[in-house]
Amino acid sequence: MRRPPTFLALVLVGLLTACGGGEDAAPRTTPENGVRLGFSQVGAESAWRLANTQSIEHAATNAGVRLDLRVADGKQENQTAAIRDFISQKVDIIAFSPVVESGWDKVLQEAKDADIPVIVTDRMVDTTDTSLFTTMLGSDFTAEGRKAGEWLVEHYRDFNGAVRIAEIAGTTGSAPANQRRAGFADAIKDDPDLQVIVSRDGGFTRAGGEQVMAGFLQQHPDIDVVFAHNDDEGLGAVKAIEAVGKRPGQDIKIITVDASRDGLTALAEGRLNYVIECNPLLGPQLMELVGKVTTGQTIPRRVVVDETAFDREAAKAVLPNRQY
Ligand code: GYE
Repeated sequence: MRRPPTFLALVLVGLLTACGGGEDAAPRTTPENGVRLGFSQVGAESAWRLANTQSIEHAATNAGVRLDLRVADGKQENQTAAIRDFISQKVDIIAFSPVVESGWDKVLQEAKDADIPVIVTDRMVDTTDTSLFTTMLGSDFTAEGRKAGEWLVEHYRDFNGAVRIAEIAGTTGSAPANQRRAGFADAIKDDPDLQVIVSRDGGFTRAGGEQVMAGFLQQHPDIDVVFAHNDDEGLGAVKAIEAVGKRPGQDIKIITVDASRDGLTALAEGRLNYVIECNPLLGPQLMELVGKVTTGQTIPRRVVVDETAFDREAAKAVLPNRQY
């Protein structure tokens, strides 16, 4: 099991950042009052996102990084404007979690022209020129989708007949929606009984999940399984299923991604069936990368977060210490 970073670890990251402690290159910048980091966040759509924002804020404080945080309300144009503002303010480094994958080349080129390094966190960008960002820190969403599909294949191994799957997808065009869908589809493709009969965008929110699921149930009262791209959508689906007098987790199986406290609680209660972990606590790793990039050290192009998956018993075991 991954452990949360200790206070000591956070202090060490802070010291490293402050001392610039690298063997390699000369410092790129030598800010007197700490590195200035401009961070553009997606929004506040889910428990995952709130935990992610908090983790970044805490880690910045602990590392002595001066954070300018902008929250984009799920709109790409707000993120583009925030990045332009960071450039005009000449921050030392920019990080952002792109709401959708494509459409970033121009603004990233502007950051590059201004000689401001950019770290992509959480969600990947689809750029034609990979020199436009220094590294990508985040989860492997394809692997998460695959874990969901593999559980389903295993769960219905001895079942004969069609299994009707409804997918409540994440934000259209976002990396987690695209890649979770792809990983899931890949994992179930050799089992013709497992059929995705309907898929719709639930916006990664509870209200979105509830609304989409209510619509699905009207059109397809015979759904067997829901694959929701995050816990919030899955918890919204639970409400919609209960509203038509069915039992979530029993009459309709539900798989979700994130493993937030609310998600794991519903899993422990038997209203969700399987939950894939997606870790939002990226703050300490991000500050470590910020420290390294701003002191000219070499960093890997891709940093993947360690993650697991939970069934009911595993959820009960970790819940008392769950941080998000
Ligand atoms: O799964 C969802 C959030 O990008 C990994 O965005 C993130 C996703 C996460 O809204 O809950």
